[in-house]
This record gives sequence, C-alpha cells and structure tokens, in this order.
Amino acid sequence: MPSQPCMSSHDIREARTILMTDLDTDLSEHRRHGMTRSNPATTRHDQRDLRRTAVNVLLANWTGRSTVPSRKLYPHQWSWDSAFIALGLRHIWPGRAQRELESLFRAQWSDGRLPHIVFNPAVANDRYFPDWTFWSSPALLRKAPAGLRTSGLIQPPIHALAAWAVHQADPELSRRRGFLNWIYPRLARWHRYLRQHRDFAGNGMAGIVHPWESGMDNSACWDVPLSRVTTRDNGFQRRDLRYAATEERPTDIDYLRFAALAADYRDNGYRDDHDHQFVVEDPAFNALLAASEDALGDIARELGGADLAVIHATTAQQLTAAIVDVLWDAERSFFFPRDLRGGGRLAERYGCTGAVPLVLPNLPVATPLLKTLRGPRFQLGKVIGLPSYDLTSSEFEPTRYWRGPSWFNVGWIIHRGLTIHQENQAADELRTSLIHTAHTSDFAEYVDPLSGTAHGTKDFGWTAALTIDLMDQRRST
Ligand code: 9WN
Repeated sequence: MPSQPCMSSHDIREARTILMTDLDTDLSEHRRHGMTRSNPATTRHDQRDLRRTAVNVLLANWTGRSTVPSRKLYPHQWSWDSAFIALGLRHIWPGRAQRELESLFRAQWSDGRLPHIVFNPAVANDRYFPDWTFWSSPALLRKAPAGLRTSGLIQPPIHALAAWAVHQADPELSRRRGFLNWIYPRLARWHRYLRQHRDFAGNGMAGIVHPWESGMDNSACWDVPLSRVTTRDNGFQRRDLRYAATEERPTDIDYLRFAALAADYRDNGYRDDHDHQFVVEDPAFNALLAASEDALGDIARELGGADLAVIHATTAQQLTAAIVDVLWDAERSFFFPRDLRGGGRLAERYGCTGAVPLVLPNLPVATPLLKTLRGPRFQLGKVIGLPSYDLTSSEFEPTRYWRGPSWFNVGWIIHRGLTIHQENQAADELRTSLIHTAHTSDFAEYVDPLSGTAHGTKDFGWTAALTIDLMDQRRST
C-alpha cells in the first residue's frame, strides 16, 4: 500500500511553480469571447489570482487524508467528489491526488462496493444527516473495512477515469509509489460489483437503488419512481438547512423518501437481491461506467496486461451499445433513465443525466444529442454551463439543487464530451464560461444557468478542482 506522507517540500515547490504559470492562453480566450476588463478573471493577474483562490479552497478543504466537498454542508469524504477533486489536485500536487483516491478505496467493502460517504470520525455526528449511526448495521460492520465509518450506497463510477488522468499527470511519481498497481485491482473489483450485483435487467447496465446514487439527488427524473416509495417515521432531523437556503435544497417530502429508501436498504443487509422500491437505469451512471471501463483498459495496458486491456475495451463498447439500445429515445433525441419498478418505462423528463453519454467516444447518436442540447431545453452555448433540468418545463427551478441550476461537474463532463466529438469551439466557449462563473460565484456548488448567481454552498471542492483542470486543459491529458 502506498505510504501517506503529509505535503512534502516537493509538493509545495511544485504548487508554487504552477501558481506562477503564464496564463496568456486563458487571457486571449477571454478577449476573443468579448469579456471586458471589468469582468473578473480577464487579466493575467486575475487569472493567477483565480488559480491561487482555487488552490486555497482545496487547501482549506483538505483534512489530512482527503478533501471535503464543503467544510459546512458536507464535512466528510464523498465518492464522486473525490474523483473530480483528484482531477484538479493532479495539476498542483499529483501525490495528493493519488492519496485522495487511495483514501476512498481504503473504504471499499468486501463485496467490492465503493461507499458514497466515508465519515470523518473527528466530525461531530450531528453535523450531517444521515450520520454514520444511521447507516450502521451488522451487515455494514461485516462488509465495510474494520474501523472505518461509511455509508452503504454508491455514487457514479468515474474513479478509473480519474485514476488514469492522475497517473498521467506525473507517471514517474505514480510508478515510484506503485499507484496504478495498488488501485487497479480495487477499481476492477468496484466495476465487478456493479456488473455482478447491480445488473438488475441482465443487459449489462448497472441500476441505482436510491436517487443519491445518481449524484443528482432530487432531479425531477426521479419524481415518478420516488413517489411510489413508502415513507416511515424515521424521526430524523435534517442538517443541510443550517447551511443552505430551504428553497435551494430538496423538499422535506423528498428527504422523507430518501431516508426511507436508505433505511430499507440498511435493514435488508445492503443486499442487492432484495425487493428494492426504487431501481433505475441511469444514463449518466452508465456512461461514466463505460468511460471508466475504457480508462481501466488504459491502466491495464500500462501495467502490461494487453489481454485485460482488450477485455475492458470490449466491455466499454458493449455498455455503450446497451445505453444506446435501451436508454436512447430516437424520436426525442435524448437519453432517459429507465424505471425498472415502473414497468421498465423510460422516464421522459429532460434531466442533465441524459446529456452525459456525450462523453462516450463511440457514440453513434452524438449529432442528434448535441442538437437537443443546443435547442430550447438546454440552450448549450447560450446559458451558463448545462442546466440540470429542461429550461422549457414547468418543473424547471433555476435555484433548486438538481432541478435547474448548472453544476460544474456536469459542465466539465460536457466539455470533455464536446472535445471528444471535436466540437472545439463549443468546448472552448464552455470552458471559458465555466472558469469565469467559478470565479464570479466564489466556487459555488451550483449557479442559476440564466444569471450565473451562486447557490448552495460556496468554496465547493469540485468547483475549485475542476476550474484548475479546465484552466490547465492544454497541459492535461
Ligand atoms: C447526498 C457531496 C454530495 C454530492 C452530490 C450532491 C450532494 C448529498 C446531500 O452532495 O448529495 O449524497 O447531502 O445532498 O447531490 O452529488 O456528491 O458534494
């Protein structure tokens, strides 16, 4: 297992050099897109300042083992947050980026699942709901690594993609620390858990059993499957409203259902063969799994496993085919989640999850998908980032969590998709607008796609990390 030293003097030197890097390219882009001097982040000085502030957010959110999404609202380690955060950390401290992922994988369960939260025991229980005592059960204590406190749900599997990018940022350090050798078998077990335990329909796709597993918690895409969930009196107290405005967070009835679903899973021993009330095949979750499976192939090849690399590439292709086959609606030119407890119907609601398959390189429907994204529902290129929900819908709420605001991780994914499909100008414009908005919003958790106003919490981990990654795109892989 790689060692876990604190930040070394090498790390500090490296951070300093990068902070002082010439950012002329960013500056000229801002000019090309007509941003004036009165806008923040338009001068080289401002760009350096922005980078320094982003680094400071990551420093302030670092716990010594990993990075919290937010000191206030989310004071523990989250699974897909850590992957996004590692993508930014790699430009500043490649060693710390490796450690970010390693600390998460140390919490992997014996069945291969990667828990969505790793609790920091130094943080008081009443800082976040559901706390560890809510998740804890005999099954959890049996399956989770001894001494570590985790949740029992999962989040989108973007980790292999992040691990490969982290390795590429400093291959020499990665080899010296044995990073890929350590993480590859764990990533492979994580993907195997999804194939063996979550392929509810037998079509190769993984199902999620809770909206939190999508990472897009209260998207209107889950309204119908969630409405069937029987609630129970858990007697819990929400903690999120201490740190964020009520009208920007999920409703109380959503929370009742979230808690009931999680408690059911816990009381059924976190078994995946029990009769889940909520089972959905989610486009984003599966597209990120396919992209990560491709990255696993790259990792296997790097480690000398050419035969394994072929297997991973084939799995990625099969998964891409299943996503298109099952979740693509050709008439509406969009990907929809499939509600397995609702007769296997596609939930015809335009959430940003349906845009995420754009990240797949061999996507046969990239052109019609892009047309939908540029159309009235998402207005890609005309608004800030990608709205998390259909702008034309009566359910669109520009400031409430996943029901309208633009999130930076989704913007980053769409930027990657645009680059992969050689939509370079659109990718550049999106990149510029995301960087600019990260600055003006103080690294907000999410923003109103029409005005750019900050919502949720500020100094959010992945917003800062992905801003650094976007600023460094020309040097990154
Ligand atoms: C529940 C940490 C997480 C993100 C999710 C986001 C939000 C948690 C919550 O925060 O979810 O997992 O308490 O609302 O929806 O994507 O990983 O940043």
